[in-house]
Amino acid sequence: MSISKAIEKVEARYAHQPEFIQAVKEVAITIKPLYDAHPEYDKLKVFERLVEPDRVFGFRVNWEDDNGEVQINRGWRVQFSNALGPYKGGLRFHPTVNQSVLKFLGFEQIFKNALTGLPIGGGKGGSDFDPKGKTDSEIRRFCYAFMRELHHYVNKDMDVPAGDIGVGGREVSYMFAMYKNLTRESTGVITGKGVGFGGSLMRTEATGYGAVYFLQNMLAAQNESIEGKKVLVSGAGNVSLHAAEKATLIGAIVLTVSDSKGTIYDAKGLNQEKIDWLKVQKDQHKPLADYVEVFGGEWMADQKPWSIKADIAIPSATQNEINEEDAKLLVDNGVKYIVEGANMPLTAEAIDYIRLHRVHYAPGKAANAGGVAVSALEMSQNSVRQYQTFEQVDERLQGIMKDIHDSSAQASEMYGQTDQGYIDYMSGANMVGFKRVADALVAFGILN
Ligand code: NDP
Ligand code: 2IT
Repeated sequence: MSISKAIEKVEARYAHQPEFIQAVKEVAITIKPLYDAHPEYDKLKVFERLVEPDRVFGFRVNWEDDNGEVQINRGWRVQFSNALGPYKGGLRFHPTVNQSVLKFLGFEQIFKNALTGLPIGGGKGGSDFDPKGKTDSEIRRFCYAFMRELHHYVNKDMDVPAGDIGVGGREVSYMFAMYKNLTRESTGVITGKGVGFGGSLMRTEATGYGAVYFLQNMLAAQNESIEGKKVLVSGAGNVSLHAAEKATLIGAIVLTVSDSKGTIYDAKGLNQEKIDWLKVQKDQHKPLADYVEVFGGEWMADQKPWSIKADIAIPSATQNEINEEDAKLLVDNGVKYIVEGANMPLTAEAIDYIRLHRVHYAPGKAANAGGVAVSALEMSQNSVRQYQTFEQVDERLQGIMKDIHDSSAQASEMYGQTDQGYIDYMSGANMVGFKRVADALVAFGILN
């Protein structure tokens, strides 16, 4: 069976890339019923092909800090699969970035992007540059230097990056400016641009809002509503604050947000004023802990949010932020729904534990696909050189999240994974995403 051979090969060849192995194994285990039903996948070694990126570019980035000292970072772009469209996926700037992290993100991105139903392939990139403590001019010089290298590998019809951890509107603008400067082209080569120079309305909100739309569909499938439900959100970045915002707007009580320093626990729940304050605080790189002086609540230094009683958790910070111990805490504290705003926030052991305890679980590929979906809408707006309104994009986003929910639930049912109303979204989403890519590869023969 070529799936197990593929895992063995990946484990031997990439023993030093644990995050990548983790992401590959999750997909491998869950697509088995689909793979068994399609002998052509095995014959053409579709899975073995998909675990090896089309190509990985690595480069050095020299830049000058405010003291005139030369700094040197590493940068990469992983072009994983363009079976369904141009390589598409974000750029992450964080000191933990390495090839293992970017390959896990790029691998997941292939299937996430396929789930959106839009014509986009999968890719990811970034740098081990640490934006923390850097001045605006240092960020600008780094972004320019990074794009001076990256521009060789990206193009609006071939590979279209966007943001991720450490890369938001400011960084995208600097990189876009350098791309325009070098190529003299004004195209949609990167998404998440400022509204007014090619960016789509709602891209900023899309990932967090989309995750909450997915959650609404999950709740509806269990005849429940979000009204009055207590929610734990981790992270205090783009995804977290917009997930918290949408959840609050539709009647949930969001008790926490967090960052690498600790957790804010506000038993009264967030409101728009508090969320707006948090957005400004994070934009200005000021401490989250200041919150308690302004709004009250508790600052839990060096702690994650998972020890608090709640109904729903939306982990939205980073990979493997919920381990088995955390998963036990969540189950003990009554959490019945986990929706992944981040990419791979649960370890494999945590996933096993929460599934065993029948916690309804939406994997990141499905739940956080709203961001890349609106990126794809930004690409199409750029191609026709027109803008859509906030309401138009929001309506598309809601439709896309519902489609991802429904198709994943249907696949779970069809392949015998739904158990007395407990929908296996992880298997369903992996099978739907994988099938779309695999069918394209079969149609192409042995190219791609
Ligand atoms: P941001 O940079 O805006 O925010 C990241 C947040 O997570 C910050 O609060 C940060 O805290 C916290 N965080 C990051 N790393 C760690 C860590 N190692 N330990 C504890 N806290 C950490 O990133 P995004 O909101 O864009 O991304 C968050 C997650 O969502 C990532 O997994 C990303 O891949 C995923 N995602 C993002 C999408 C997007 O459109 N932006 C789309 C789909 C998924 P601190 O400031 O202290 O570092
Ligand atoms: O993980 C992700 O889906 C993203 N960081 C967004 C990718 C994109 O191209 O918008």
